[in-house]
Amino acid sequence: MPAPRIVVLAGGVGGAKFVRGLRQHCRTVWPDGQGGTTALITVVVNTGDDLWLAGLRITPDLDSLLYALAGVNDTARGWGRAGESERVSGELTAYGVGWPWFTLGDLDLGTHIARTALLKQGLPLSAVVERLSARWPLGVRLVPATDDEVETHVLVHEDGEARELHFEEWWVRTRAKLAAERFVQAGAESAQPAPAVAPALAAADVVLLAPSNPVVSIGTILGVPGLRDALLATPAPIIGVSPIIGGSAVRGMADACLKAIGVATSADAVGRHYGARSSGGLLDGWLVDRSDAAVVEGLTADGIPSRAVPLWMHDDTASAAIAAEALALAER
Ligand code: FO1
Repeated sequence: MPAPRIVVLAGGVGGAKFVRGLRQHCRTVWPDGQGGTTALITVVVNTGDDLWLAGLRITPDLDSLLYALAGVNDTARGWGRAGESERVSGELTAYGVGWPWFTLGDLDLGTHIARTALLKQGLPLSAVVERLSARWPLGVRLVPATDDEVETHVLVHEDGEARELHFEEWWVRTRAKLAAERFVQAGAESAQPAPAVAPALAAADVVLLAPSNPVVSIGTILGVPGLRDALLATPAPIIGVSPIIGGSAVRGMADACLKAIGVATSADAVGRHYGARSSGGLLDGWLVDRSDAAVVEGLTADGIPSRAVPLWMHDDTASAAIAAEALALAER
């Protein structure tokens, strides 16, 4: 069978692990002789975490994928560069520039300075991502969900007053401790998907929703006007991977976010939140962890063909096995 063209919708840390596994699986099954995996895999990445800080444009989820696929990421922290230092960050803090609690490492700053310089030259974000990606043989194409600035803000109450925080302030400064009352996508009304998104979805053989945060990663990708329609227009099966295992979010943030939209923290609830494509939702299939096997029958009966497989992404091989299961479910 010829190598399938795959589009993945993904956020940062969970998305990066999943895409590394998918890349490994594709390299195994369809060795590079057939145009290589770059032609195979397009990742549509969440840009809702993006922000201007210290005069630089920061794009956290794109950087998580870039660094993880390049093999230069800090695997312990889950974000930023391996072998990082923080000399410049100390200077910024001394000058009171930026956020003292949001560390911009020296190597990481190299990326932000390069990105900002290219943006200032007039390149759209998609072109900037292409330029930064060209430095390493990533084996996949990274595409921002949109080239427009659409930032996720969180409505909270702090010290008795209503406030709208940038997502990164909510997540990093408050550690999501302030109840998120609502998420808004500032700037969405005048945004559109990046140019490569709709063509990639139209040409796809399979579309995968990575096990990323359903609200502030997958949800914010789908919140870009026109993106959900472009997704649902694809002839390809859309298969999702649950970010929730055994009733708890793999990384703390998901349940704080799901609460804000009134969705329970469970593989069943998130699957139903995405919905069955046959009744207007997104999913042609849904992977849940073995510990959630009990929900498979009900979901399948309700139009979401599901399968229980090991979903812990311990390493690339585990992630590759998950990717293989997702592609197999798409086959069905
Ligand atoms: N996460 C933290 O917990 N602390 C930080 O100081 C921090 C700095 C940072 C700088 C650049 C960047 O791209 C990401 C950074 N992150 C930090 C991670 C960030 O919050 C996450 O990558 C996502 O936005 C949420 O998954």
